[in-house]
Amino acid sequence: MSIEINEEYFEKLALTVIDGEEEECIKLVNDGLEAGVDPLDAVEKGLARGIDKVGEDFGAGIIFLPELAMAADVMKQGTAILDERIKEVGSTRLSHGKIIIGTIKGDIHDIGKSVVAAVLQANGYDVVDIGIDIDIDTFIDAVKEHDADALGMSTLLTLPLMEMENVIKRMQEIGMRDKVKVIVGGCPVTQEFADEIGADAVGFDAQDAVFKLDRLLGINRPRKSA
Ligand code: B1M
Repeated sequence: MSIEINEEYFEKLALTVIDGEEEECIKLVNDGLEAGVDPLDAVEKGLARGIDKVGEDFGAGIIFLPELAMAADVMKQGTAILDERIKEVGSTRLSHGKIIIGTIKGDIHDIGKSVVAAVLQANGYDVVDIGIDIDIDTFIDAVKEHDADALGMSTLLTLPLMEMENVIKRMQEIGMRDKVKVIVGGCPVTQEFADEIGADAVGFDAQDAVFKLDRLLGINRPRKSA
């Protein structure tokens, strides 16, 4: 029997992350896809809501790293399936440009960055995801190797934030900065910070990253009204 995609479905999805129920999460994700759920909705309205609650409890000292890690594993399993489905949408389109994306040195959070990569790909970008804990040279080498139009840097941690500025400084030193757009994102990244370090834009979520990158690269596409 097909399930219904409604508020209750998204709540159940969030609960699988909170309770660390991996099998149930995968089942609900697959059942949802079969019933026609928008995969980005399943991430944002379902799984992300669950991990946000877990993050709050971790921040408040109610739960500890093992519980956080368990919830993150469930979230990762679910998003891996959904990311693949999101990417399929863009696989047959002409490329709007090439972007290198990675999480900066000192930070191993990869779920949000991978969602952003998938949504950019679904929207016609050629995305090279170079992973997590990426140092300056690896970012720079990847831009050169792929002759990229843009570089995307992500972090969820406050401590290594200045690594973003260090990458931009190195791009300036080697004469790369004017040729490559830079977009930054992740929860501690504000517009003010992006301006301060000389980034071209900040993406506040995956759709916003598409919007900002389109603007930077001069891509015009019809937009859904709010
Ligand atoms: Co960590 N963690 N974590 N964690 N973790 C946070 C970020 C934290 C806020 C939790 C808390 O204390 N409340 C806190 C950071 C505090 C701070 O620095 N201000 C924290 C901490 C402290 C840590 C450790 C240091 C804990 C420890 O070891 N004591 C450690 C870090 C180690 C390291 O990196 N060196 C750590 C580890 C982990 C896990 C491994 C257990 C796991 C990550 C698993 C993984 O990624 N494979 C984890 C998780 C899951 C979280 C929370 C709970 C959830 C992150 C997530 O996946 N969100 C997080 C709290 C929170 O954010 N609520 C937390 C879902 C995802 C879809 O959203 O990543 O925000 P998000 O991405 C969004 C936007 O931010 C934006 O679009 C995405 C999609 O909408 N976006 C971009 C992101 N990047 C973008 C780039 C762009 C554009 C938009 O352009 C390029």
